[in-house]
Amino acid sequence: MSATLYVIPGSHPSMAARLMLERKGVDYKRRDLMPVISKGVVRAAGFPRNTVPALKLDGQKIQGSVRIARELDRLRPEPPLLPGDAERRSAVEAAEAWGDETLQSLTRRILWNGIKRDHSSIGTYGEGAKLGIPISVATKTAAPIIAAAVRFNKASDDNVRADLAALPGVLDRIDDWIEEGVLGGEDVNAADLQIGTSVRLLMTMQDIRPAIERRPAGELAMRVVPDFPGTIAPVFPAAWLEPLREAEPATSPS
Ligand SMILES: N[C@@H](CCC(=O)N[C@@H](CS)C(=O)NCC(=O)O)C(=O)O
Repeated sequence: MSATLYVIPGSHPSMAARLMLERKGVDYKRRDLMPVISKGVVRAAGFPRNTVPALKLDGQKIQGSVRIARELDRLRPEPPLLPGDAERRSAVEAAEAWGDETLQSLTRRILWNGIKRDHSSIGTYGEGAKLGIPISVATKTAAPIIAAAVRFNKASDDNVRADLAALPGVLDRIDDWIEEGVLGGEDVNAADLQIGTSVRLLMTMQDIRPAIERRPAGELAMRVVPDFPGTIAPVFPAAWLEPLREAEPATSPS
């Protein structure tokens, strides 16, 4: 199989696609792209839409983390990314769809609002990436990219304050799926990869990590992606974080 995966460093669905290829044992070339600029590169490479992850596999163009998961399962069934049992499979697909449509966007909004507050953080997500220019140069010239990404992703202050308030409920939902065995089983499934990569990216933000790391969702994320490059120092107003602090699990059992 000849495979080239187009990614943005720090992109959670890109990380999910990388992990899918690794899990399937498919060797691939990785093309690291700068955010925003990626849109033109991906279109120029012949993909119908402008997002990453985008995969060229033996000449076939597959775009989107869910489609990549399905196509890899079709072409290389072992190890499967979906359970064989129909009922379990549809539960995993529902969790995966929520991860793709809801959790990914919430994560992107919080991330870009955090990067807007500390431009220097953008370079930390490029650790280990080959962008064609030194990370230090990319970081110094990133202001227009950050402004565009905040706009494209609707990462306004109002939206992100609401996202942070909604986060405890989002994490409860993931914890429930883990309890029910939809997520976090012995064999990593497509929804574990879809959701675990978003949660892990949220954990790179120092304001947010304490609200996640001692939850089952945090343990799942660390298991799925032990190392996710990047960090954002505390940047959000304390009032925005109150709902998270109130929902943090106690340090020791009472
Ligand atoms: N739900 C899609 C969304 C992909 C998506 O929106 N990717 C973002 C990166 S996380 C992107 O390509 N953004 C373009 C940009 O940042 O310029 C998937 O899972 O593939």
